[in-house]
Amino acid sequence: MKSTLFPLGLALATFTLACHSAEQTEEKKTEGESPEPISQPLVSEIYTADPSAHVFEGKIYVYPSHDIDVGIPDDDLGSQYAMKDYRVLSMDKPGGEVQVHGVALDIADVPWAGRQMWAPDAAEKDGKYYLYFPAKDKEDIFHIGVAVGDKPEGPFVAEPEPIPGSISMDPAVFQDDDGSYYMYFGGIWGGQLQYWSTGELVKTEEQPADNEPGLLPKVAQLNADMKTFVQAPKDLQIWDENGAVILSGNHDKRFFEASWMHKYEGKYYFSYSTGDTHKIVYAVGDNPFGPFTYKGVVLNPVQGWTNHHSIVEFEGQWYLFYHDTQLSGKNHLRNVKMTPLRHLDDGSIETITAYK
Ligand code: FUB
Repeated sequence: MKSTLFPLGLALATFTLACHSAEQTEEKKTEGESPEPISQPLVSEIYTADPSAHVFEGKIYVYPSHDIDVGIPDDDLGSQYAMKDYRVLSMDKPGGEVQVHGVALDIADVPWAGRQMWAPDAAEKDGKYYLYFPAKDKEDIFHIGVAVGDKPEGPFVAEPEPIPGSISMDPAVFQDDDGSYYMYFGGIWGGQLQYWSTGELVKTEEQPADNEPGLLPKVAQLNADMKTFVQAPKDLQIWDENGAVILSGNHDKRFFEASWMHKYEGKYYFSYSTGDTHKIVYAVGDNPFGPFTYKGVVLNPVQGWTNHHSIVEFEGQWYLFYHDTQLSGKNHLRNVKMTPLRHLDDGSIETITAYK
């Protein structure tokens, strides 16, 4: 996670340049207007980010990071994202009143965790709810934990240890039509995926050379207990339009963080953030383990350095959940939003620009 794209404290009205495509910015500059966000924060009483949305019990539940300000300056490893607990949001329907539930899980109640509760996700199975969350352990190594609850909004009780074999961060759990569950995870730079590129833990910030394949997200199927992996996590192959691996130097397309999976008309759509080029992009495949072929951009850069999303269907309409920094102007104090998303007739996703 690199430092600011936008200087901290930048006034909302001046966030234009990096938030928009060059063309749009040029248009707005010519017209002398500030672009307007296409949607408003879902809540303003707390800062929220990295929204993983699901439909449980007929309602929309959003599992976000709970951003706080602890006065740590921005750095390349994301030290400023020093979150300590999770709060769940829910609404009966899009546009409905959004409820901010109480603390769902506190880092003090996770025996193995040291700091930084980053982007979570959740799943339901047989009436139990599972909160999946990354945190650094006491040695400052990211792993992914699971906590179990009886209600979608928690509270959740954490397992005493992280999921065996889990590394890095940003878990996304996908339930396939046959009832099997898969976890996608990982992130480079502050997400520590590079620590594991040899298969063993080697603390390094070095990325593959520009002409070498980029580091890939991981996928593992979940066992029936929802707390362990069926197999050792595998690399999720993402190819470019010509069937070639995406190189580490291709920052417009290579995987950075923020995995998400959804299924549309029998195809698997894996979407992710490109990190330092600030886009959410997607790749399509025929099965949950891949391979996936890069298709295009879901969401252009938003205000703030990070871009992180989820895609969910509610009553026949698809929605993109995302975040920006509209309320604070600060990279580490984000607010979640939602907007409709369209799959076009050819199966592609219509690119969303969050300001107009
Ligand atoms: O919220 C902390 C980190 O910022 C997330 O884990 C990343 O995806 C990025 O949004």
